[in-house]
Amino acid sequence: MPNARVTILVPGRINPRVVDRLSEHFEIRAVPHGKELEISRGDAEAIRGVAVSGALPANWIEALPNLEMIASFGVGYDGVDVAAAARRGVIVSNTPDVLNDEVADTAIALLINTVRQLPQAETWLRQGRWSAEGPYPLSPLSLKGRHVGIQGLGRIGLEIARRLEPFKVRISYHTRRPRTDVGYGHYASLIELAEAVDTLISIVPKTPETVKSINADVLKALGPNGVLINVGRGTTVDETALIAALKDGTIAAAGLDVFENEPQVPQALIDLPNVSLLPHVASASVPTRNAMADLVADNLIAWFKTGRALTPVPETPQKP
Ligand code: A2R
Repeated sequence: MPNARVTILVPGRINPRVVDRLSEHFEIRAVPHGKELEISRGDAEAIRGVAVSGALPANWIEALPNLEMIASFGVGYDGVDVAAAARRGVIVSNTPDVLNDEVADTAIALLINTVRQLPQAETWLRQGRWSAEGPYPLSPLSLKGRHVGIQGLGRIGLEIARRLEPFKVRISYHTRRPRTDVGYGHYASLIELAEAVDTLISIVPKTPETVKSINADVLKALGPNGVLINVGRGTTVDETALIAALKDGTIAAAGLDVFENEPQVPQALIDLPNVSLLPHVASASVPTRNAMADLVADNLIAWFKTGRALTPVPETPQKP
């Protein structure tokens, strides 16, 4: 068995396939996920890798003197203090690409659910209201003829754009740098994009620049026919501004898979009729989560076998 003496720390909950796969190669030390890492100094010295879903703050990284690599579950790794890892020369990996299709599929489903009110229509049927009261009311909105703007045209954003093409909508986007490999219209600022489009899909990472970037001004620019879809990070949207905009008709509707303070969703949002809400399930199918779990395990296996991770994040590059 290779690497038999390498110990991998697993804080809190993670997809069980990660631990199953890692157990074939390493010693596993599972610990509760809290503010502090509560293990002895000697045990901390044995740990050379971490497999984590969610947060890994600086104090955990600093408490592990022989740490070499952190494999984070998910494409977004904002919960891991990558600056602290980089200072220590610790490599961080994430799970890009393997979830692109699932997240893009969910984004399209959420968009259609939001404009056509399909979840509400199904509830109408299930509650016996179709036979008792008649047809579900016509949806005020339609996808037909929309101009969709995408905030973030990276790996997932591009898959969303490609899926939108057969719906015959116009497609534009905002990123900091225009892509040279697409024909969609690029807007240099989010507010300009919001002014141009009537539908905004957000798929950007959580960074100081993106936090609350979809604010009251952007929602006003999106306008009264506007639809906001967020499948990226909840922190990108100023939720208080969004609730106000949905209440007073500043925009028409929103579809959200992510929230500012998960798993807490404001009751004011739940009470609104013009929203479609999902509990952060965009990548949550068994096949896709299995692929993400495999990539977490394969990153650690590759690192301890070859000295190279498969998908390191840009903030902790490997030596060429
Ligand atoms: O800005 P650019 O040219 O680096 O484009 C990236 C864009 N992006 C931004 N766009 C506007 N303002 C910003 N401050 C900003 N920061 C980043 O987001 C790029 O087009 C996109 C990110 O693409 P990827 O790195 O390929 O990420 P991926 O795999 O598409 O996932 C996106 C996010 C994850 O970070 C999770 O938070 C979430 O989706 O699940």
